[in-house]
Amino acid sequence: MKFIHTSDWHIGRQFHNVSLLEDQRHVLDQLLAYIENEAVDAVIIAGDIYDRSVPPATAVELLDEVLNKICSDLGVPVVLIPGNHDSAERLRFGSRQLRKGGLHVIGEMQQITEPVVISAADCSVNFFGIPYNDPESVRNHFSVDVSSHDQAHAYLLEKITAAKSAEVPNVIISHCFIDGAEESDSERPLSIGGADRVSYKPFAVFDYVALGHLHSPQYKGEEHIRYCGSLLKYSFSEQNQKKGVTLVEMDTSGLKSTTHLPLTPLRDMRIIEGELKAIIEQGKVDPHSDDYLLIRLTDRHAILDPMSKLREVYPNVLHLEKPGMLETGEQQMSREKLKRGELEMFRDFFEQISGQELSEEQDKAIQETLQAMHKKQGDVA
Ligand SMILES: [Mn+2]
Repeated sequence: MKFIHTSDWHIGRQFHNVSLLEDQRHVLDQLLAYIENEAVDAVIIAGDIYDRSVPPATAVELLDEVLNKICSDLGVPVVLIPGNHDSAERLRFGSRQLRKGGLHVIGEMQQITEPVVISAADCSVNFFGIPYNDPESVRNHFSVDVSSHDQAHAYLLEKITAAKSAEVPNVIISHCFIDGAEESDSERPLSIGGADRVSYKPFAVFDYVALGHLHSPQYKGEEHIRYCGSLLKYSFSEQNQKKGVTLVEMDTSGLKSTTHLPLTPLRDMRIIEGELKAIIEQGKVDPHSDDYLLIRLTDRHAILDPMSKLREVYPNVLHLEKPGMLETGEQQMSREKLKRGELEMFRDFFEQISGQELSEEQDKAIQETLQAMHKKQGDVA
């Protein structure tokens, strides 16, 4: 039995006001190729299918298209759970009918102890899923006294552990934050101040744990308790993460192997640091000039509209930081320094507009103008 574990698709996400739909389609096509070439028996999606509880129509269309290709064209069943970004009520629409077509949406609490059984030639596997929940929803649904994420989680796991089969391997799908695991900037906290962390221990008795929520691929506690990571980088903090999906192999005795299958983005997400001139030169020959970029300018002088200059070579610069300018700004706090700063800024401005330096005469005229302005301001004050 082989299956692919994926999570955190965040379909419909906007990044710095840019739609990532084409980027998502690009990697989802690679996922479809993996499903076909590896001849997997199932696909597991561990939550955060959409980026928002009410996703844009284009996102719904893309998901519909991808699920139809997996379930109908390739004939591979899908088991999915809602994450904290999804609306469980909306995601589970039609789920009792969809089941017949091989699409299993575990979107209701009462389903947690009813596994989806998927049979391959060599073995069958039980897939249990926990729709994303918080302590309040567990408290209300089961009339049980739990106050923290960890208590709610332990309570649910106790129920599911009791429903586990001794005959076939048991997989559990969950969207949660395991204590001590590595986080990224693009995950929305489940609760403030670290109260969202749960222990890995109740998971240990399962043969494989397919997790979602954290965007960096990793395992926590034990090697079979794994986050496959998000489909794409969704923040610049993830620039060095290797995104992909996890191929899991099981037999009647349990877990055999896990393999990271890499996904190559249409446009990568990177941070470039340096002086404007050097970055522009580099951009002219950069084969990946379409990447989504955060640029950190180290220049210490004023630059006129650096964003449009950079976008001539790097069209997808999404964010600009100027740590060099910040220091200069602090140095210029005093009024005297501020006056000199204006002159220097004008010199930079003139040079960038005209392509040449101010002549001595022009420089003098500007100095006089600035002095006159300050004098006037002083008079008023
Ligand atoms: Mn997520």
